[in-house]
Amino acid sequence: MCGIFAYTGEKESLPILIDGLTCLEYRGYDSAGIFIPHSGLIKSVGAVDNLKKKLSKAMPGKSGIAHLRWATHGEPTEANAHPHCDCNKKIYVVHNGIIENYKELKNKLLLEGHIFISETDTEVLAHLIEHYLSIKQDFEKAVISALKDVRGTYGISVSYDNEPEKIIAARFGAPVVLGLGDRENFIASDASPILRHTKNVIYLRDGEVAVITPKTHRIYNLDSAEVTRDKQILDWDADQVKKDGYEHFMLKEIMEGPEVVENTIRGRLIIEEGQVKLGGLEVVADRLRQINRIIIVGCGTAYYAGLVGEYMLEEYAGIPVEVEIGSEFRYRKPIIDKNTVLLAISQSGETADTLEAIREAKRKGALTLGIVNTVGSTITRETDAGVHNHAGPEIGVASTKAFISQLTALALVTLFIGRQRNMSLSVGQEIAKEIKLLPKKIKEILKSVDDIKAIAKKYKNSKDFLYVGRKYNYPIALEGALKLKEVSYIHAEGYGAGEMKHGPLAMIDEKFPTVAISLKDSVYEKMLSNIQEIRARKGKVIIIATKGDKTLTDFSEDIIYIPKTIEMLSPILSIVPLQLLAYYFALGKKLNVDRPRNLAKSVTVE
Ligand code: UD2
Ligand code: GLU
Ligand code: MG
Repeated sequence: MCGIFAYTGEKESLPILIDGLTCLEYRGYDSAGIFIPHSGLIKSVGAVDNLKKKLSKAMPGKSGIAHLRWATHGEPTEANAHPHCDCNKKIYVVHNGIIENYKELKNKLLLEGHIFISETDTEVLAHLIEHYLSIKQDFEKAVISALKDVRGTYGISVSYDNEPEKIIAARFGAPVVLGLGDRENFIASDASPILRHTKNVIYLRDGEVAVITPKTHRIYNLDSAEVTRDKQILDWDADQVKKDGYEHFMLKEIMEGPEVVENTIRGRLIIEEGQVKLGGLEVVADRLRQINRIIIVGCGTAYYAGLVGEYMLEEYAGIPVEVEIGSEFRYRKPIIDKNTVLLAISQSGETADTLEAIREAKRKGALTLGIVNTVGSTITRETDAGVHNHAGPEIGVASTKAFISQLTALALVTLFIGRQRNMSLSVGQEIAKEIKLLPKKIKEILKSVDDIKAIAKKYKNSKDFLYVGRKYNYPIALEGALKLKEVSYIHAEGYGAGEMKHGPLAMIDEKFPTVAISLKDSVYEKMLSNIQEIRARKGKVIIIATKGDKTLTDFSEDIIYIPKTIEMLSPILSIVPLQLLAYYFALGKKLNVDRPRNLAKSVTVE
């Protein structure tokens, strides 16, 4: 993620730009920067506060562009902070995304004599625009020509010292919103910083370029043809801004799934090498080669993520793994030595029981690692190293997007450790390739919202549910049941499907439905037998199935299909419909989905 904000109007731009960045702060904290035509540039490493502290001189001007960086290319230094400029210091660019062919473009520009001062991919855009201006194209044409040369993803804003009133924005794969005010216009990565100024917005689409001045806005496609787009009026209050128009954070956060996976893997996957770049683990890479055991600790949803991690790491990294809940681990006498890794999973990074487990493991000499979403949290600080999820803030008490990003991070860690050991290049490449495809596949699942809603309605009077799955989807049965309990207060139990006949089958009758995760994987046939056993007791079954699987239509009319991926990654897809199902059950009961009774977001007490 990263944050872009731009302004052109009749007011002094500096306070407006600072305020905009503050609103977007959650999107990036590597560096912040602002450019105001004729006044110049200011940049600082770290979050917006550092930039504010650095402001000493006045920066007058009525337009400007601002950026918060989440570095992909080049360290989080001041030189790499945006905005980036051309050789003549006339063109300034802020960018969210990755220019994939930047090396090739940079080499060409270097041969032409351009001088680069950063290691970023973004800087090529400034010099490319400079190049097209030098061959007599006007500002707008030069930006469009530059964009036609690049491959990759971008949300950009460009400011030109010679045309201070004008700002050009463009989008391909990274969000850009225009805000249309009264003699002032805005550009931002999301609507939150715009809404305090105007409720009239236009969401740019991929391949669109917008040109704004204080009183005008025009939109073009990359063929320079003008596009007519109606503005949207957002009637949101401050809280809804953060909900992006969704009724609840939980739904918003489920819907963010594709973006969340994108952000967790951003800049980390090296597909051709079947590898991952995990900056956080590099420092302990040598120690990781020595370890012979991993203990994963987490609470609630994070614990279930750990169970999936166990299967991933044992299958692909060949290391024995145990998973334990924090509150148990800390009070028994765990056997730990210096060849043990304790891997703590926590969204907030503040979970008390997990934290105590880390402290205990450290006392015994173990290497401690974290998978944590909140940068700067206690667990981040106290672990020796780790991986941040970079999923953005999670507000809904019942964890959804954080779970998906925890699973994604675990897949990355599995690649990292696996490739240090016996995992072959081709297996590494296959996993990396499949990870990359996940966002698109989640997007596809999210389209079946209406089917899921209908199922929730159909079963709304059921008082109990059983969730079953096997292997990688056994923990997903547990997590699916937990979601339902948390938000809808309906009794649900998760089981490994093979356990049915050892007890739970006794509960099944026509009033006790089962949710079965039955994908086309190595345990498919076994799952089919388990479903038959349930049906033989008149139990109704809601099935999560692989797209294209026709067999299951004989077993149930309530089937939710998800796309195929490799078995180890299937939980990242199969959990999505279960999260939605829980949400719609709770909605049907008119419950406060985001704030379930008796629960709190981060549990900092024992
Ligand atoms: C870092 C930057 C990221 C971006 C990226 C570019 C931060 C926080 N992250 O991400 O913004 O610039 O580089 O390549 O600035 N850590 C722990 N325990 C945990 C989680 C993390 O000790 O539970 C440590 C980790 O070992 C590392 C640091 O925190 O030293 C940052 O972790 P990360 O996952 O954000 O690291 P990386 O390189 O992906
Ligand atoms: N790829 C650019 C960089 O590394 C932009 C990253 C961002 O989206 O903040 O600077
Ligand atoms: Mg240049």
